[in-house]
Amino acid sequence: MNKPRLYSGMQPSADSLQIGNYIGALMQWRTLQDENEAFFSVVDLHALTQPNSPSELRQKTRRTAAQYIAAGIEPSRSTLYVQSHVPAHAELAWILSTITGFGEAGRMTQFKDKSSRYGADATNVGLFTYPVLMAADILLYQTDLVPVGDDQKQHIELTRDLAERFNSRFGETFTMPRPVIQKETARIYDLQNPTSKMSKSAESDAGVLWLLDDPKATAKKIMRAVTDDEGSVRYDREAKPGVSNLLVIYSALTGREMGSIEDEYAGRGYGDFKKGLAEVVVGEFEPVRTRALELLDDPAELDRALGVNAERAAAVADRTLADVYDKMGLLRRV
Ligand code: AQP
Repeated sequence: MNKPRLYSGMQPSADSLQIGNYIGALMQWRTLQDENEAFFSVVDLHALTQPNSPSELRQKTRRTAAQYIAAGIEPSRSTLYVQSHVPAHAELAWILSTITGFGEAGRMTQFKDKSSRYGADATNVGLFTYPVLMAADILLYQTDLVPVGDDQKQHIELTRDLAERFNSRFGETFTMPRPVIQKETARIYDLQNPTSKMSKSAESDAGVLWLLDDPKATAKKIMRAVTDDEGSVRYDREAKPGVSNLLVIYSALTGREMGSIEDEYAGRGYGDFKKGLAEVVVGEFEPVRTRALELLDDPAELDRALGVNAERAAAVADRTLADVYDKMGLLRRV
């Protein structure tokens, strides 16, 4: 029996991934690659919607791919590739843009948020059509499942609408993808501002735990994380967002129930709890960091592995694109 197809990706928007990317995406991907035929992409075309220096973008792309592998995504088992290596992504995005309503794209809340944050001068058309490119990413692979955070729900809805519209206008072509939405507790917040999502592009570095950071820097940031005056290690997202966030990280990395961690630290204060958490985080990150840096020491070998995987991805993507061109009446090249 064929395994379900799964697609996901991350933007190479920083030199290192942060712990939210690790817990919210990479840990899940690692598990999901066992039961699914998985495609994991470094979505560099998406990253172009933000200003980048060319040499930095190249570096960030390699570094992101190295972190996928170091975190346990195996390029011999999952198809791990760079989006721009497979031209069909940009081609299908154009096709899908011709069946997307202007108003429909304008309703995407991520576009509204980002464009109001960046201001009119820094808002480009690519940012507006970002969800159409994302739909192309997913539909090219006849994807069954898309693991995403709940902030991406609206983009998956658009992808499904476009698939349905295309299928009903031109005949059955695309598989209807389903989102696999993470539980709310899988969301990690900024250590200094525990009501905002931790993000690669956070304004301040102090609240972000980077996968490739020096262990001492990681421990220091945890020791300085914002908590509250109560002094008791207890999960309460509303009243104690800082401590709750630390508990979520602890529980996600150890697989332990929140209650058992609360019991262990009952009456011991935040200092002990943070020290314990720092050990957990550093212990988890250290092998990933070491492996990622080893991989980055041999960029030629990393590029070779990405090239092999891109060919595997292109073989699937090109089949879908050829079918789409045919169904729409584009004349075949002989
Ligand atoms: N704080 C988070 N908690 C849980 N999951 C998270 N993800 C991101 N931040 C958290 C998950 O990681 C993947 C990254 O996707 P992306 O790189 O395309 O963009 P993003 O979601 O916008 O991630 P960042 O780190 O916030 O990047 P920037 O700052 O560049 O926008 C997704 O699966 C996401 O759910």
